Amino acid sequence: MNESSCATSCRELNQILNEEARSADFATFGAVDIRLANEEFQKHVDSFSRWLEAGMAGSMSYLARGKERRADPRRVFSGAKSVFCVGVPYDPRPLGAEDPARGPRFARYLRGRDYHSEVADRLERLMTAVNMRWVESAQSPVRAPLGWKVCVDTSAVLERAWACLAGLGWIGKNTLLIHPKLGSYLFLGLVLLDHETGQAPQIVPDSCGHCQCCLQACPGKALKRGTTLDSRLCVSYWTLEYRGELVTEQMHSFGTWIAGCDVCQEACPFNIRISRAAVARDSRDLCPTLTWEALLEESPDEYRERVRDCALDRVKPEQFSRNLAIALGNALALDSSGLGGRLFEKIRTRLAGESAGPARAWWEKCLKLAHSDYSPNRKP
Ligand code: B12
Ligand code: SF4
Ligand code: SF4
Repeated sequence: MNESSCATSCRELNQILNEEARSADFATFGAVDIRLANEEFQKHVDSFSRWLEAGMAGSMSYLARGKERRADPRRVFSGAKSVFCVGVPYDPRPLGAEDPARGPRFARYLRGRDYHSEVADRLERLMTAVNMRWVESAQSPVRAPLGWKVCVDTSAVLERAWACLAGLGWIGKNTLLIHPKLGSYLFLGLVLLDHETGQAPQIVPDSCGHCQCCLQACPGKALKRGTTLDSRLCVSYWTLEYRGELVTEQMHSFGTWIAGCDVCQEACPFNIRISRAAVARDSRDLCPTLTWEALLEESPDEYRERVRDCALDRVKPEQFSRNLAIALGNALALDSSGLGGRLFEKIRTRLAGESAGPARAWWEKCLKLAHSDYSPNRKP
């Protein structure tokens, strides 16, 4: 193929991608060629390497294991020439208690069906439609079908870096990709494609300016200057990724978050503006908000059943029990409304059924805290 017919086919592919993504209702999307992004992407790779060397990945050793692949998407999908990125907004309403000091809280992204499969399925459908048009619209009699690989969080790809280079937004001081109009309550999804699109990196200007709201609000002080997050101080990391026993005093920073944490997004002015209208996805609650009482009574099997098909499914029952005990302990320590008295019997029953494991010490602590509030004659 000569240079001009190559440019024409790149333009054509880019147009098909855009038209199909629009008709498939993706809220934001964009493409970038790996070759043209090389120099800019290298800055992201360097930043990622420095982050790993500083130990900020904590126990997430899979990040270091996949370092080479993250530095070059062609190692994830050989023949990859471009990256098509989408942002899928999720429901920005809080998931959990209205009063964050008292009730259990969950990160918003956990609402509804597991986004990994939901976004990946949508991207596969999109690419099937794109490919059909691509093959059918060929001027010459035969055109090879496109090859692609869909990545949603589970492949060794630097998703934020590519979404940023494809022009979806900038990386905020909370380290999240922020779209100027849609904010950061977005899932990212990528398609590695074996054909160029002719798109050079499009840089969306960093609009954080002098704002420091996320840094100030972060309960674990995990956000550092220079768009850096130290996972070892992040509530989201401890509650979702870390499986062992939690022993440090830092657990007070959990507040009442049981899984994930949205504080650095709640603080962001770019999220305050987003409306419910921005939410296109099905936000049925497969993982409904529960009260302390209901969570205390839930058995491991009931938990497994409740979170089936949800992203929370990755948090195993022992880990959930540990997180629940820490969050409840934090709520009891601050409470002055008799919460401990109301929950004492339920905590005692829970502790009795708890085998030696990461949660037991925390349940003992909850019982002690609740005890001071407990009166055996009170009615539940
Ligand atoms: C590991 C991981 C985590 C870890 C570490 C987070 C972190 N900041 O690195 C933990 C468990 C803490 C985490 C938490 C959350 N995560 Co997470 N996580 C990931 C995962 C799997 C890898 C991220 C990674 O590689 N981190 C290492 C760091 C160094 O890389 P990076 O953040 O991508 O940063 C790159 C660039 O931003 C660049 N960079 C940063 N600053 C600058 C500045 C300049 C000038 C340049 C050139 C480059 C640059 O350097 C890095 C290398 O490219 C991605 C999915 C994926 N495969 O990418 C999801 C992902 C980042 N997570 C996501 C979400 C939703 C969350 C939570 C909001 C969940 C929650 N509510 O609890 C929190 C948010 C915490 C936060 N403030 O980041 C979304 C983010 C969507 C978005 N809008 O950005 C992703 C993309 C998953 C997805 N497909 O939607 N996560
Ligand atoms: S997720 Fe929570 S703990 Fe982690 S950086 Fe954001 S505000 Fe801090
Ligand atoms: S809170 Fe402020 S500094 Fe943090 S990401 Fe949002 S705009 Fe940027």
